[in-house]
Amino acid sequence: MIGELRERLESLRREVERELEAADEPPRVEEIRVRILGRKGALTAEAKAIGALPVGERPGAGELVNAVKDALEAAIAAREVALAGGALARRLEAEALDVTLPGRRRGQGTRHPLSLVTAELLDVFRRMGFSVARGPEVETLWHNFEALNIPAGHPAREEMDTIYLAGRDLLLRTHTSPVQIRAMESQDPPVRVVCPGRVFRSDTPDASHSPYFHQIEGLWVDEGISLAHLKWALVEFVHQYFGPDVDTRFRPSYFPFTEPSGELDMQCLLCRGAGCRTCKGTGWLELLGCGMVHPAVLEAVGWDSERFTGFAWGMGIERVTMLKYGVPDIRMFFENDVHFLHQFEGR
Ligand code: 2U9
Repeated sequence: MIGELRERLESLRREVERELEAADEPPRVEEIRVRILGRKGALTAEAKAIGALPVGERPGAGELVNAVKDALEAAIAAREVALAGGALARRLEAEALDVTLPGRRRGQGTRHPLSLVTAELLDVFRRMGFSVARGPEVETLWHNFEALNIPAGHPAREEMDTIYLAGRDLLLRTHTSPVQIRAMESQDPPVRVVCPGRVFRSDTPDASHSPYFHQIEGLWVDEGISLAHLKWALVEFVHQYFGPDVDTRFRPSYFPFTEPSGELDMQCLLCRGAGCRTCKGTGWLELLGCGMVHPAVLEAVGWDSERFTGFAWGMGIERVTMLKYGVPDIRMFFENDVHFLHQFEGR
């Protein structure tokens, strides 16, 4: 009897070992374990059968069954470890990361030319004692037109047609002048501010027009401010920003919010006044508009126009950038072509 049992157990062990060898995935090993060592497993059945043997044979039979059970448990565990190791090795290989590879360089951006020039312009005026103010792009009719001596029906409203919101009481600002109105409303004189920002007009785009562009405007109001202060500040600005030898000239002009009004030309940077295509043969480039603040504007914010006087000016930031860097078309600022944008800073 014992001899038969030994043979059965040995052949079972060999067969299970062969099956384990062939099992190439953990679920296959588990299936073998259940089939042999589980509650209804083949080896479990052998163990249960020991009880039916003659008393004298039971210890020997028990030893044999236990020895095979130990051997198979060890073989199953070893196979499980081997398969897990293989799976881990495969995963490690698939997910391998070569940390010695050089990183991918992410190109650093540059400031937009309009941001760059705005910062340069603000620097010049800050050195002259101006502070910087910004305001909303959606404005009231009062701040954009009425306080600036542009009543309903004034032809300047048509020139600065824009998008009106909420029953025509709000609009996209057509200039940054309302920011100066807000500055005056929020403080007592004197005021010395520059106001950069985006403005909107119903212009059809071409090489020199865009329905959105940027302005920088300035205002200095105090007792005793005269045309001489205006002339000094603006000529000084041209010399600081474009060069100390650049010639300037003032021409009379008209704006509703200044009286008298003027325009400042500077010598053409390309031909130095000789006349070329850029200056249309005149030797001069139009740079900005300016004037003494109209008394009606001072009165609109409740300031005594007999006591206080001031000057103001305005210029297009795109225009200044085009003159300074030789940009031929205003639309280039808004096309987001990095080959264009990257030429201005840090390269
Ligand atoms: C207040 C009083 C006066 C601002 C001024 C101009 C002249 C001017 C244009 C230049 C080119 C606009 O971008 S542009 O089209 N601006 O010519 N702007 S005086 O005058 C003010 C502003 C605010 C309270």
